[in-house]
Amino acid sequence: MTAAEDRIKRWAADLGFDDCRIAAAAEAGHAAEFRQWLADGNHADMAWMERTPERRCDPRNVLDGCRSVICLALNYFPGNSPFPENQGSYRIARYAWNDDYHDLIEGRLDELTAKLAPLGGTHKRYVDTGPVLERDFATDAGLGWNGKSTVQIHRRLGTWFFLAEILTTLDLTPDPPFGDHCGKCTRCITACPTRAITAPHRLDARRCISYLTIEHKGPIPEEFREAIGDRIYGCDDCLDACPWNRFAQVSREATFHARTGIFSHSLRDFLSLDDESFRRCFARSPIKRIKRPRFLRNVCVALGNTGSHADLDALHHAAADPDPLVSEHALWAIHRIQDRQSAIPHPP
Ligand code: B12
Ligand code: SF4
Ligand code: SF4
Repeated sequence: MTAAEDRIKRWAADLGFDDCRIAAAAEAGHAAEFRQWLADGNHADMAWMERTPERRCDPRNVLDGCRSVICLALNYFPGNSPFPENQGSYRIARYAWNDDYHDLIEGRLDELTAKLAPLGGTHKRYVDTGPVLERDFATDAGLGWNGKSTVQIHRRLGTWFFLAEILTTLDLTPDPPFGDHCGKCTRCITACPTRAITAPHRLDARRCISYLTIEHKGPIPEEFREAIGDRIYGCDDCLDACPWNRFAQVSREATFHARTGIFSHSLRDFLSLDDESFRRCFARSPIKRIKRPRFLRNVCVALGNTGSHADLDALHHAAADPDPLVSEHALWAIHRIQDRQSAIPHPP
């Protein structure tokens, strides 16, 4: 490692990143698989994924003269659910238990980019929303490897970390890849409630609960509603199943630990949120991004799967909601609960 790479890695560690490694700017190792994935419609209605594949697959098409990709990892593991034993009634993916990660990481990327100034060059930083196949470059850099679940795994952090990167015209020495360490394991594939991992390293977003409860804007297809169970935002099943998570340590960032109140509601409480109280309840949270109708849609599905007679008043109220996304899912939940109740045998 030369002085420049050494300094960059030290700065990244000082800023709180859990790992930093470097990939050469070249076509992504699995660009062909990505194009096939798009051609097969696996991106569902995330049309933005297919807009500029040539940019997503090659950082040189994003930043003129790009030579290197500085890949960064930040641990967000908040530990286990603080939900009191025997009282669990809904699940939220761990990454959304507190503040949105984009703001925190963008701030740190800006600081790291500023530190690069004495080295010269031009730089562009991204976290999540940029046109970069983040996991492919992290794999090339040896940060970790893409598991069969498609989630990137780090030997120390397991799966619970965010990725970010700085594209730069600096000619840095790349780090060697770490290799694939899934072996014969297939636990994530078996654990997936909707069989969304259709083959190792291949995910069909149309079937994925994370997609259906977060990115998907319309009604949730009926065939997946039951399998969604009590999940109201995202899904962690393929991550929970991964044996590499036995090494996971709770994140040093308090901003990712479960915020007070995230699990203190009952599902039917959420149905009384109007736009204003929804925004207040989820201020600075990633959940705010999906807005009230999509969130209430998810809550209705979970109530349809887990609710009881006691939830029917709140659901009838939601069935009169002016937004058809809410009213249709509330009606579905009412029917599901009524069907369940009528299936309970009456005492003789
Ligand atoms: C679109 C998207 C989604 C979609 C689609 C997910 C998917 N698997 O493609 C949905 C909404 C479903 C989703 C869900 C989640 N996401 Co998301 N998502 C993204 C986003 C914006 C793009 C991903 C992408 O390009 N997908 C296209 C596919 C084809 O690419 P890929 O999955 O990386 O797959 C590559 C490899 O599998 C490889 N490959 C193909 N065949 C083969 C064969 C072999 C042998 C090998 C080795 C490799 C290989 O080729 C593919 C192309 O490079 C990224 C951010 C980014 N800009 O990259 C975040 C990102 C991937 N998501 C992230 C997170 C946290 C999640 C969730 C965990 C959230 C949750 N708990 O609900 C779930 C995990 C679900 C899962 N199993 O992937 C993190 C993942 C961090 C990590 N450690 O991996 C990212 C990197 C955001 C970030 N900056 O931190 N996500
Ligand atoms: S996030 Fe959930 S639904 Fe999506 S692939 Fe993983 S286990 Fe399956
Ligand atoms: S559960 Fe097993 S197969 Fe899936 S990503 Fe983890 S190690 Fe790989």
